[in-house]
Amino acid sequence: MIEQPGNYVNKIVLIRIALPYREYFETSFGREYEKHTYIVIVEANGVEGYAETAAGIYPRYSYESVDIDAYVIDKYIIPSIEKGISTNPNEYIEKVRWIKGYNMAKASIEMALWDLTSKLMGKPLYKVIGGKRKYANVGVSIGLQKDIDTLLSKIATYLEEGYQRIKIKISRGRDIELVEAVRREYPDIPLTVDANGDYGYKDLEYLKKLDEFDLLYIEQPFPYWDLYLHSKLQSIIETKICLDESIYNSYLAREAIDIGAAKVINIKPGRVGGIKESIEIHNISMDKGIGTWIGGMLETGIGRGFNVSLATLPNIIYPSDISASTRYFNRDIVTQPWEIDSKGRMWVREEEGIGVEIDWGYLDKIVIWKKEYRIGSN
Ligand code: OSB
Ligand code: MG
Repeated sequence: MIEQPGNYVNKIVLIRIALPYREYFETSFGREYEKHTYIVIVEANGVEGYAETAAGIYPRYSYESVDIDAYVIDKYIIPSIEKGISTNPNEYIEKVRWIKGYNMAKASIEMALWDLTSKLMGKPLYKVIGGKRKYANVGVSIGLQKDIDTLLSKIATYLEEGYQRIKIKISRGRDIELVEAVRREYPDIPLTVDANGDYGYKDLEYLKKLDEFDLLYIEQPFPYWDLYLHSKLQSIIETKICLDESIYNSYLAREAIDIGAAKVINIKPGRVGGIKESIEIHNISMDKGIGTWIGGMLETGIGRGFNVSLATLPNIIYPSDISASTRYFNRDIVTQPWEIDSKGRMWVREEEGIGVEIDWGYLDKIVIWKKEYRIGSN
């Protein structure tokens, strides 16, 4: 699937940026006002592949953050590959496998290698990975709002724009009343909730109330390290449980499905270590009859290119958390912002790789720092 012998990486560049969100995004773990990430550029034969880290400014979603990831790359990843690597992402994965954890740091380079490899093959990424559609079906993830009226008016706008599914963030103390209000106004829309792990053992009975609202699924009610509690809840409620944070590799996907802790899986390439592991989780889920979708980390237009490509895989049967560039930013860092059509579809690009060009003029304005590594003896 990915062979182009003779291509070796010459250079890896990290460009740390902060990009203001149009409005803050609030989850059970806090509020964020700016997208913090670093862009990765890998270069071979004069061709560049791009990606970004999914980690946020603080280690709230997981133990990774942008600065921790940059440190892991500098101290452990670069020394593992600096003698030389080919552009094959699978070879890279083997070289950094000894490093425990830090999937987002590892994934940021793996993904840039997939963009680069696809470009060297002269194909769009979605074709290289076996995508079956030319578009992603998309839904929108709405953060916690200051009040219910604001939430309802946001939902109205997003439905008008065509989003196929609404996901609302919930947290302990801000849950049933939100879902009730949304269902009163919109009895039939595809609706989900995401708790980002805010609940615990004592909430098991309480969460059964969510069965009244005909949700597509409930996303990550309990902390990421607790598969058992998810299986326990799944055994007492009708609504499907979808796991996000808990599934950070394909082994956990298999186990969560086998013990009945998940009936849906949210796949985020950063969280699981990259494109290869995302495809593995997708395939395992498909074999076991479990539906999947692609999650989002409020990515820039670069990260979105990977999410849209992955969302074309055959077992992505739920709408993915992929929104138009304008939903996140006043100005994206790519020359062609991502858009959705009136049916809530985001079309892949037919250009090579993820099909994204960086808007260098704008990127230069939001750079915090930049670091360049020479790879191999070139
Ligand atoms: O849990 O899915 C999540 C954003 C940051 C961290 C965690 C999550 C999210 C989202 C946003 O829900 C989805 C998007 O990128 O639109
Ligand atoms: Mg989630």
